[in-house]
Amino acid sequence: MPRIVHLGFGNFHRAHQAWYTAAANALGGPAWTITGVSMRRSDLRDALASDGFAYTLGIRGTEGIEVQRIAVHDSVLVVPENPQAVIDAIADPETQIVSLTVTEKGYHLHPATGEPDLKGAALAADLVNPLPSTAIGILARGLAQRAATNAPITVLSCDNVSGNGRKLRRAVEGFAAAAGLDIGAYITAHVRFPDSMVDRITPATTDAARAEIAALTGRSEPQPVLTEAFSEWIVEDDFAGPRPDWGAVGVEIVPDVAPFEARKLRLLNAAHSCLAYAGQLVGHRYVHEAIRDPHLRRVVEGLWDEAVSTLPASVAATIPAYRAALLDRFEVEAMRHELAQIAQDGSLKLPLRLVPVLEQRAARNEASPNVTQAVAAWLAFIRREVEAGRDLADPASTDLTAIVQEATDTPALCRAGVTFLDMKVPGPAWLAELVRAVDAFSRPSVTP
Ligand code: CS2
Repeated sequence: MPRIVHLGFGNFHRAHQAWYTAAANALGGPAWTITGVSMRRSDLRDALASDGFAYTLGIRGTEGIEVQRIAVHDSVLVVPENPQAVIDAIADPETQIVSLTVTEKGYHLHPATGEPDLKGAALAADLVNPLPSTAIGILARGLAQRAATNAPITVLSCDNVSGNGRKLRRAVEGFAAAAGLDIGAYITAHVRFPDSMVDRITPATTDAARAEIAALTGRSEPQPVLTEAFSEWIVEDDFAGPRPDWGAVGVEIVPDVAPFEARKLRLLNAAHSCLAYAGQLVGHRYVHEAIRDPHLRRVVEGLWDEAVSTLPASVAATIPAYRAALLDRFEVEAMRHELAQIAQDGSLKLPLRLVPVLEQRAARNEASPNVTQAVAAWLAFIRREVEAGRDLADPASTDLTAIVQEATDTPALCRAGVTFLDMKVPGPAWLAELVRAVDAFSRPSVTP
């Protein structure tokens, strides 16, 4: 049976790649299975094991929730329990595709250069450990074991990272070279790393979602998933071997994903990050509340105007409908999408979602007041969290906490933030604008 090994067995994967694969299987033809891999925790595996890893997917449309049973996983491996089992699964000749949803931080890339951070603690540890804990280490060692057979394989990144396939390839190759794994020739000849753009808003499962889905299925389940009706998956046509018939179930297989990636990161994800920080600062908890706040909505619309001016001409005609659909998607109250969930890992998200727009426009001498507001909201948010003694949910929390603690005033905070993000933006006037926006966001209950 053809097999996919998926690193990052979580809600998004269960609502997206697993849903498409189950739909493709339902058309007949070879039935693909997915071996899920949890990178850290065993709880999801434990909760699903007695049901053979099947679960209910609730799809929230305008008419309510439609439930579907997804039964496509053959097993779930947990990396810390048995990393070698994951390496063996990648090397298994039945495996044709390794896909990933490990979030931005799972790539261990330097935010500004996009190169793998081999000196960082996680990759440095995996370089000397034949039983790795990171996705990069596991992929490199899995491919090294597979190289003995020369069997082709596709490594398919499904994370919100621009150029995700190319960056992942560089990370795996860089890691392998530093670890002394001789797989360069095998990768060149037999491994493909297509880019892909994924989109489906999928919040963490809440008790309310659990109860709503149980009322529809008549059985209570520990780990159903609730997602939105909208779904998109655009994949570069660059596979080393077979794939499920994804093209027949709505996946777009295209020569170049970059324009779609930029559109999604700079419109959907940028707005999400803006709402996450600015929204929480003024007391909102959910996306639907923040987007209905007239002031924040104006900032988001302005941010979109600025972002659109940096997008490739090939997607220009799609923008009005895309923006309108985003507003509708954000407004769905029943999704109860928590701003705090989106606010995590900002140090890695801003450089992909906001900074490129600022930099491209700055290079053309164009101001970006709304994107500036979004960056300011992030700075004001991290300052508020640190001053309240709360931990930042960010892999750079130590550095960010130090930045906040060492900054004697807002200008110092802004200078340190700009240096941290390595932003190439024009000088003093822009910095003064950023300072004003951070100060405005920092006044309780006042929106700038
Ligand atoms: C969100 C994304 O948490 C976040 O950072 O912006 O998870 C977003 O919901 C998805 O990319 C939608 O496809």
